[in-house]
Amino acid sequence: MKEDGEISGLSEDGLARRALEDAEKAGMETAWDRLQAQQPQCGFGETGVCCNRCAMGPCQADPFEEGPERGVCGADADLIVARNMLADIAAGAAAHSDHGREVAEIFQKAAENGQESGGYGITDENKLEKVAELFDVDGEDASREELAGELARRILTEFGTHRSGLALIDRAPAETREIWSELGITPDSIGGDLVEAMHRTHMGVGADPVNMLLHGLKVALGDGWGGSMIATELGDIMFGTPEINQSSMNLGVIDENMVNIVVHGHNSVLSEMIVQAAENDRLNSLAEEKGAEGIKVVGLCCTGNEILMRRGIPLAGNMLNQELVLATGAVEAAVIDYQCIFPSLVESASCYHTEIITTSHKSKIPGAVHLEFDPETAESTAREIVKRAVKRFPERNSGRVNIPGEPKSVTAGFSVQSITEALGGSLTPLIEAITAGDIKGAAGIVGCNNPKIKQDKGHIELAKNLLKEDILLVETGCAAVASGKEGMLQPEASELAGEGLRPVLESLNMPPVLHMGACVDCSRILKLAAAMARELEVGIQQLPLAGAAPEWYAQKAVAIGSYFVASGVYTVLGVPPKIFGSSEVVNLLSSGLEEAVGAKFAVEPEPEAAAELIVDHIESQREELGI
Ligand code: SF4
Ligand code: MSK
Repeated sequence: MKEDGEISGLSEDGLARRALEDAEKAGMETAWDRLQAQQPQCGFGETGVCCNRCAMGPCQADPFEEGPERGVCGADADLIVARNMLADIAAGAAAHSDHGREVAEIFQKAAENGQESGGYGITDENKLEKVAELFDVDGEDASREELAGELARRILTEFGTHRSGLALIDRAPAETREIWSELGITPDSIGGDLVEAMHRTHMGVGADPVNMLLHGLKVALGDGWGGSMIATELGDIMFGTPEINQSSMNLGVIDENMVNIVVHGHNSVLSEMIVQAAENDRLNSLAEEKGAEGIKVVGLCCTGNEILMRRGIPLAGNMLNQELVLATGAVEAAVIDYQCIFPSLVESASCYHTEIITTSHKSKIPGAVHLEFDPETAESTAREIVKRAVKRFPERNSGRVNIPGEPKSVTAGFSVQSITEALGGSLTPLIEAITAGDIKGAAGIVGCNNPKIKQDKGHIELAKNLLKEDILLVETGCAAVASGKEGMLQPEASELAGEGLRPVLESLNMPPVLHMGACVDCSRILKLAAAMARELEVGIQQLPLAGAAPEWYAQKAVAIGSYFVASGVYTVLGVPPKIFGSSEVVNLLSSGLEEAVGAKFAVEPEPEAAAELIVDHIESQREELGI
């Protein structure tokens, strides 16, 4: 059992703390317990100098010169660290891009078969036309379905091994693309660059850490301006581009009187259908027969962010809430797709009546029920899932049910399109407010929870410190959820902003933190940055912008941070990356890159100090721009 006061140090989220107490009582182990059990964590691993790539190893190159300086093959610390980082970027980019490819495949089926294909169709025709134009698909004389079909074919070739570049790269301003071209890091194939990355991480494929990391930037750019952006754009075309909406957030969205279904992961294609199935009259009547008032679907993590953005579905929490939502004792089914799902979730659920349902062949968990997602049968699979959840309702142990508080209301749905509409049809008012100095600049706070940091504290404190300095915030992923739980996604939270930013927000009735979506939707932040750069006729690296990932844990976050920096956005990490065993890699990422791409990484775990770094950076960017 945790000692008194220990729980309060684990999370900034008050409802999570209450649920943690319930989890303890039920004997449920959480990520915080497992982190504790791992102490002390390996110093070689922490500094990135551990290599386990081949059977001559595992090896460590000791950065402090007390042990061997090279692995068996002769790799030194610089090479081992750089190679590990390239592998991390590749894994993160592959996760986003494989997700994007799956969306593209479903989009292709929807184009070919129309609404008969499991209920998927085209919602945003306008975006279909715009994206088709970027992919050079001639829409004249083509039906909507023909246009979509040809677009899907063009998109899918980019995931293969063709080497003719990525169409959406053209969204980046010319000044930024020139830098990529000079450095040789313009992505030319999502799949090809990823395969090459894995090839380069094999033993004996070069020994130059800089060459290794430059390929990492190329792969990361292929994620941000390729795989992730495709996932975002095709999701918008099929399910609708997000519009500003009202919803609610935190563990309090679980409703004691309803059959609760939590959808968790990253790819919302099945969850979209589950939301529809939960509205089915027959299933709702069945829920009433079982003693519930109805059926409620709530989101978690980024699948949750996607359906919040597009449909205003309430969201139960971020990554470290995934076990705690089960501790409400009122979740009938947790439906998972992939990424950021604890492998121990079935074990956690065994303390309650909750059924864990896996839906992707890529992401099975022993002990879970597996109902494979297939786009052609998605509607019926979704109905089956909802029915299973309804039938589970009578198995609830009412003595274990404890919803730890009331939900917070949130305003979400900030796509580039909805931001532009809110500003009256163009980004000019935003640019004018930045030029006039009312808004000093903007920062993208993104990324995860990590139990090494008090849950949400890194996000919230950084956000509050930046807002009072008149820096507008755009957020995605678990960072945006942290802000939502703290009440910072409400227009009323504009009182947190400084004297320049506050009136701008009040005149637009906008919250000070704009929720732009899931982690793949960091591509929306790139698109916004590119649009701002074009308006000011400069490169992204010249804008008064910054990025931050205060609580990151995932390889996907390494890829996101890398494409932010490679795109010209100074980025501050709150959790140290595993690079400190190599002075060459540290120097490259924290200063050398600035000369190459006009941006660099910084590491600062203390939110107040991180805010100072960002404010200083934004002020110096303003000075250089002469604004
Ligand atoms: Fe050791 Fe080299 Fe094999 Fe890595 S690749 S495990 S450093 S021998
Ligand atoms: S869910 S990648 S913990 S943001 Fe996208 Fe959150 Fe990070 Fe997963």
